[in-house]
Amino acid sequence: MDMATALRDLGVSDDVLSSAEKEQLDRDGYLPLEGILSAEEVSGINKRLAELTAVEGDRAGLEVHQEKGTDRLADLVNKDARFEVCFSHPRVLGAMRHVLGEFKLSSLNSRAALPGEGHQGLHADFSHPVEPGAYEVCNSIWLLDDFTPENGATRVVPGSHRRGTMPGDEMANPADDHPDQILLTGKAGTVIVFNSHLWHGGTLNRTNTPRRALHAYFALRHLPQQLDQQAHIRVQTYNRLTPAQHFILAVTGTN
Ligand SMILES: O=C(O)CCC(=O)C(=O)O
Repeated sequence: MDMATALRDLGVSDDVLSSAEKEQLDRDGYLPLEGILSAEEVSGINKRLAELTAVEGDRAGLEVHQEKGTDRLADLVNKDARFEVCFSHPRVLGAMRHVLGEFKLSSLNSRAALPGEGHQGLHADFSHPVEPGAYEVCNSIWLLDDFTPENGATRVVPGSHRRGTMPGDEMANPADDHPDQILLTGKAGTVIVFNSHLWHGGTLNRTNTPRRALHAYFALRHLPQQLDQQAHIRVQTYNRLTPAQHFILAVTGTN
């Protein structure tokens, strides 16, 4: 198996993204893809996340990261077949190929910003700036609620992936508003692909209900994964997935 074969087997043809979509991703560093999940898929995923959050309790998210004021879960690859779409959808994988070329899943997690919580400093998901075009990591946020100006929609500074600086280089406090920031609002079922070198962050949820999302995070194939998929893959997950999906996860068997 190689990258081209895996992507072909998963239906990633050359036209999964239009030229305008590719240009937006290059220029602004993010691209909303509407209607990727149906309402039924969104509600099935939300139901499963609620079950996992209840079962895992204080340990929820520990495989990768816990964050005060949020419900996080990690290693979703192994926690339900409903999450497979996050590392298999042709449009999302086409966007990853456009940004990264040869890539693999780094981690698949969920994050719900709880009422009155969720604000983050602007950050990039990488330790240092890279030359425009030499991108190493790319994320996708899967909206499981409508993202609104009130409920903690993600903020981004368009074009900042090409800036050659990190937020802390330019801002006294990256938790502050940035004059050029915008909010990524949209309908549940939308996926917003964003270059992880783009300055971004969660915002405060001012509503009474959690703002839920999945993060499917991808990286160049030579980089360590945020969650070592080979170390975590369960036999039943491995057996359910296709060789192309194994390639995207960079798993070669069970342990
Ligand atoms: O969930 C969000 O709105 C963004 C989260 C994020 O950027 C992070 O956790 O690093």
